[in-house]
Amino acid sequence: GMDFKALLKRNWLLIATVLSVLLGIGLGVMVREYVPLSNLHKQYFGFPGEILMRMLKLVILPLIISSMITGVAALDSELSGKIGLRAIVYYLSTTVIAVILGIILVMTIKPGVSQTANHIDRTGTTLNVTTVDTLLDLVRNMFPENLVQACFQQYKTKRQELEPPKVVANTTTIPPLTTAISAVVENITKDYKIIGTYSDGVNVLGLIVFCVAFGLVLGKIGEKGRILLEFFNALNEATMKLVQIIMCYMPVGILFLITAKIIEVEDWEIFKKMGLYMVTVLSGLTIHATICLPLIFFIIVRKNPYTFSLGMAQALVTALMISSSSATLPVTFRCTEENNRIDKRITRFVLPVGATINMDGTALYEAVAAIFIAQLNDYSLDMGQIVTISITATVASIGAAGVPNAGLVTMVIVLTAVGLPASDVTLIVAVDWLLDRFRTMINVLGDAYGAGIVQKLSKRELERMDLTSDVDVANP
Ligand code: DAS
Repeated sequence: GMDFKALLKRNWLLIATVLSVLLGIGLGVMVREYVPLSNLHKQYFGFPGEILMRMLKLVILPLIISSMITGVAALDSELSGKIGLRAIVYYLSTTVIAVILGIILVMTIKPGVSQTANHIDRTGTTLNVTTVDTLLDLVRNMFPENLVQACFQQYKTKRQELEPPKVVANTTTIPPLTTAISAVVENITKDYKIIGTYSDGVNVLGLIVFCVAFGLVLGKIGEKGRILLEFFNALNEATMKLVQIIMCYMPVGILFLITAKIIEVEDWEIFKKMGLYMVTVLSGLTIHATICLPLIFFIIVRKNPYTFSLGMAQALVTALMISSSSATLPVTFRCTEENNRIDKRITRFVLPVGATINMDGTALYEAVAAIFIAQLNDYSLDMGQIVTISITATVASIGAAGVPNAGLVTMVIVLTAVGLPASDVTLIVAVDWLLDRFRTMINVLGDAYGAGIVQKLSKRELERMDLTSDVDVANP
């Protein structure tokens, strides 16, 4: 019937996306080998992908606002409190599990012990970010002083306003690789603004807090509130329709995204040098995604977690290709609601929050990277410092925005907390574009499992609501 057709259509898109990844890799390798390209031509290759990114980012704002407001308004305030609390408990505990897993792996594999930091070129930055700064900024951002500004303002930390970060090269000799790296560091310093959950100039966290409050009071002003609520419901549905259209373009965009990336990467040798470190991060992410999260899901939900993961496939490939939880959010919504049949009252409420603060992959990566850097420096860590790393890695993952390379920037918090030079993020910059993709994929998977688990935990309350209220705002 209808359902089967829809299912086929969804799988067709997934197959097309996976094929386009493979095609993109093939095309990238071929062009790299046989066609000498000027920078201008490289830009042309990246263009279709750029358009995809722009379209995905474009729908984030209406999507977050409409889904948060209608999501909260569809529940009563007591229930949204409960659901919020359940989500937060899930986010924190899975993030801590990821961190511990990362620490165990990096301490057993010891990827940094055979090499030393002295053999690796580095440049320096002076970034003074502390855990307290990050936490304060996080809370500050929850309360934007201007709602309109929150939608586009560039982010600055309080401290950055007081003392703008400066880039200082502290190496005497500057080999070619270092120049490339210092360019990246300069970029990081510029992107320093993304600490504090700003995504591409949108203060997502601030908007979320506002929309939660707004949705709550909207349910309390009676008939008048209903009109606005209907408006936001329509906005949400229309935006999701747009997402559906954008997804049809996705295979094309992704093909060229990956082609352009392969053409652009300059240094493949670095992967050999950093091999063991990458293996450590990737195996941690794999274990978390295939064992830890599924196990928790199975214990609570009692359903096949791998079927659930499979339902998320389109979102996972998207995350892998664009390294941004925020920009993947539209696809995450579609997969959780359409394939995994999670209640819209849950997804609308917990997915935007999850994309912003729940990052298991990033937390795991930060812990591994910090200890890897300690190993490179021959710097032994005591138990207290390891605990500090777990706490700061958790904070850093919460504080990181859902945009590419955000985790690399918040690394600085972890490093400085245990007395390692912040400038040592440069040691891992070169391979971050690849690791970023995989950790973003795990971040998205964690958000999706979270929605499934919170739905199960709230099942009784949701059912009771269905019985008592005749009008279902989220599913009209
Ligand atoms: N790429 C990020 C994300 O969107 C976070 C990170 O850089 O770790 O999830």
